[in-house]
Amino acid sequence: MKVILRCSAALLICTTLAQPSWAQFKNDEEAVKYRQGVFTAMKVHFGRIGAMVQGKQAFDAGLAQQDAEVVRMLSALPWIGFAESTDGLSSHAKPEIWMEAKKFQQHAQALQEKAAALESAAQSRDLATIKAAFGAVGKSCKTCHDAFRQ
Ligand code: ASC
Repeated sequence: MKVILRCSAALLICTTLAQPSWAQFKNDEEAVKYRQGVFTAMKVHFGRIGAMVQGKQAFDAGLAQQDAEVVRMLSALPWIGFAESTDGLSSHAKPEIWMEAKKFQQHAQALQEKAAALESAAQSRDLATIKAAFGAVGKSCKTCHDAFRQ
């Protein structure tokens, strides 16, 4: 019985994950809104760390940790919004996202790794360490934007 339950649970998870990503949204416009909303929130929290490492805001290690945690969590999210069916809708997304999907996925992966490293850096509570990790995330944003954002 236990085995059957486990198998059905596994099957349910597999079929859910196997849905095309657009199936998670009401329509393509919602997918675009979702990914843009995530990036907007990411920008706010990343920007707050930026203000601290650039000396525009007093360094608060606790806030930096909170913001870095949020950035790390958000970094996993936008990608399901990049359904190919959204190509052509008004947004900053270049068609290369789908023409060079593998490269785009590598950038997505890189951002998540750098964001996780920023979160670890924030836990050190050392501003110079955070600054270096912040720079690495920013570079990750920029290289992806240069290739895939218009
Ligand atoms: C930000 C932001 C970006 C990135 C990028 C880094 O704060 O909004 O898009 O950093 O400018 O180069």
